[in-house]
Amino acid sequence: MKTEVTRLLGIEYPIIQGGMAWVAEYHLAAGVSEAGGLGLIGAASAPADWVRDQVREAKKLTDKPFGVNIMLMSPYADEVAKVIVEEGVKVVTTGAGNPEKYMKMWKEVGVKVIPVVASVALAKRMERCGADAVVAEGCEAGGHIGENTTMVLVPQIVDAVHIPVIAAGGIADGRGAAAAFMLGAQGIQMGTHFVVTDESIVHDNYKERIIKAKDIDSRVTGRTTGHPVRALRNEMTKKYMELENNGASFEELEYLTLGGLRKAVVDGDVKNGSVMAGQIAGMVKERMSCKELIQKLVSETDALVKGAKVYE
Ligand code: TUI
Repeated sequence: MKTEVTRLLGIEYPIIQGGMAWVAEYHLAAGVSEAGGLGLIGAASAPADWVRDQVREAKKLTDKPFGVNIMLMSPYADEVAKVIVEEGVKVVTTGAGNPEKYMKMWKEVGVKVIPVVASVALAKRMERCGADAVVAEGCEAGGHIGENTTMVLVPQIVDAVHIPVIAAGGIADGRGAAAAFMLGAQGIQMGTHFVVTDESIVHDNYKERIIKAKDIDSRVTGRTTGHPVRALRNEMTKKYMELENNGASFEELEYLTLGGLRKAVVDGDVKNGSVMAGQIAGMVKERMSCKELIQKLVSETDALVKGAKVYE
């Protein structure tokens, strides 16, 4: 499974872990990198010093490459962008915005920059300003999403740019990975399945909610506010959508979700908190270590690409 992405990042398998807010901390990132993929620390809305500590802790657990994901709507994004350089982080991915203003600073010190994009236009713009690759994230993904599905987005971005494309959104096994490669991707990014791995520190209620999820359990809140977010349905999504349908104000809606992800991930309140997960949660039924998950993915994908029958 050597691709342009494994060569670019110096990793064994072209499998990247999503930079999920509250979930993607150093235990998970190091677990994924040790298993041969690329682990990420999700900076989300955390202060720069938290990110710095996380990077230092990850380095104690692994000598392999890992990265940091910067959520560009964070009030701390400017400071976190500098931490990347100061701490010698090898790879940065970005989400929920355009990272152009940091590009020069990162490229000067040789950081590999991989923006997560949800449109062809942003992918082309990122290539022009020096991105090393892009993650094309379809709206099957959990959390903050764009408009297009992975099936539609990936081949259009592959056609539009010359840099490697990593597919994300709706992938949790070898079938999904093989399909992404058929669409022209050189790598995949997965979030939801990594949430339920042994190395993931999220509350057990959160893991159980994903394991028990059915295909139709996913909801998107915030379409009216311009911040669509995918999560598993519960009291929070129900209340949110009722308010949204009744024309509630941005402030009222924000109040409902504020701190919602922390409530679910840390406190285990999966009724009133925000249980962000991708649509593929319905297919995630087994808990395992990062190593077992990556090995399973690699062997399934390998067999499928060679034409073997893997799934009954
Ligand atoms: O960023 C993500 N997923 C996220 S961020 C997040 S934290 C959050 N929580 C609540 C509300 C908002 C954020 C949870 N999940 N994925 C990458 C991604 N980026 N998906 C979509 C985009 C995106 C969307 C619009 C990137 C750029 C963009 O426009 C930028 C521009 O200026 O054109």
